[in-house]
Amino acid sequence: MARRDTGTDDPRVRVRPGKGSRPRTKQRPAHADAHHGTVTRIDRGHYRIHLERAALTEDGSGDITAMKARELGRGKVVVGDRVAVVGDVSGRKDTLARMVRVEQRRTLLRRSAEDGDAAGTERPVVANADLLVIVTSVASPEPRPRMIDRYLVAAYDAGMEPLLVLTKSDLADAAGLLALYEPLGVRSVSTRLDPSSRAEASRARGDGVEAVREVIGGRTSVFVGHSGVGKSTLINALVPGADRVTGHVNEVTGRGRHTSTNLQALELPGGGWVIDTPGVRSFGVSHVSSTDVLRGFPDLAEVAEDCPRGCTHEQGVLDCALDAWWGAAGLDGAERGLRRSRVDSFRRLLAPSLEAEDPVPSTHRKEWE
Ligand SMILES: Nc1nc2c(ncn2[C@@H]2O[C@H](COP(=O)(O)OP(=O)(O)O)[C@@H](O)[C@H]2O)c(=O)[nH]1
Ligand SMILES: [Mg+2]
Ligand SMILES: [Zn+2]
Repeated sequence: MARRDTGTDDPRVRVRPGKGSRPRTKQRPAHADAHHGTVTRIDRGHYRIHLERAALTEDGSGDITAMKARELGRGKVVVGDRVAVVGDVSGRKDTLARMVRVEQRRTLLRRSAEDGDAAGTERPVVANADLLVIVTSVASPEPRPRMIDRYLVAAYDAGMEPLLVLTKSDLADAAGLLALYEPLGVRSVSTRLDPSSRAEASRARGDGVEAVREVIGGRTSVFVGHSGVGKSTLINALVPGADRVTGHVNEVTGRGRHTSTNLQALELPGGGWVIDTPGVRSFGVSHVSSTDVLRGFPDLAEVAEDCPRGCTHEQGVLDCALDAWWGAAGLDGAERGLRRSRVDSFRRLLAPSLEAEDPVPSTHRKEWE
């Protein structure tokens, strides 16, 4: 490294300024006059943005549409990103502002592609969200603990807090699932909404809605879970006028889902945002390192403290404490089964190649790209 201090007072020795302090004449001015907002929806290169100062728009809603300025490069902008925009921010029909900057992300939910050419590629999904609301129905469709585990891993990796919402508790008992996840420190709520009621008010009063509202109020939450578990129904109960399309959808074609096919941030009355997601059948976490995967399994993390140094915890490695744990003498059958399924679930996430159980139909995959 060149030393810039010549150690002399001789005026003939010129100390040139370092690169960092050279005036950046080539760079554009930093758009000091830009306005700030949050991306709420993305539709084929058009970014819907909610401005911090809603009064800037003609109708006072704060909602405008923008395009990415070329200077932003190819980096992906996602829902939840805080951005700076210049140009026409009137929000009038057919006007487009220019997005010139993306602020540093506080949290980032990511998923990785699991099949096809892009397998293993990591994709940003939502930025700056606080909560990952993992929605699982207790019946119809059947709950899948492995899916929950995967979402927990994704939440911790993203820097988000998980909230488990067990829907359709009118159809089956939620106690079993609650007993599985509550000891892990995962906050959970069970809900039952009356899907037959067309009246928004009566759905909004369904059991558990208030409890969910209490947790998500004032924060930004991403609702994830299989198609059909009741995400949109719940969001409609939480956000009056959200008007998310609900009901049976064709798993293969994804038809009949219109507004549900895109990620969209909706403002909560009283503050906060909820982001509905299309019902993906899988949510890859192969981008998460094994240490970070373990954070999604706090019960196992404790056990793994007894592993030999550098243990990968994979199936078949020598002396992994996880094997001793589920194989311990004196366990009754149920307890052993439970421990074994926890270890299996964890190991599946370590070895994504074994995860073919839930391929994402290509029509669904597109919605997330
Ligand atoms: N029995 C019962 N059905 C529900 C409940 N919540 C939602 N549903 C129904 O489940 C189906 C799927 O709901 P939807 O909100 O579209 O699920 P999404 O795909 O996760 O957005 C719809 O027919 C809803 O009416 C509930 O609490 N109990
Ligand atoms: Mg939906
Ligand atoms: Zn181990």
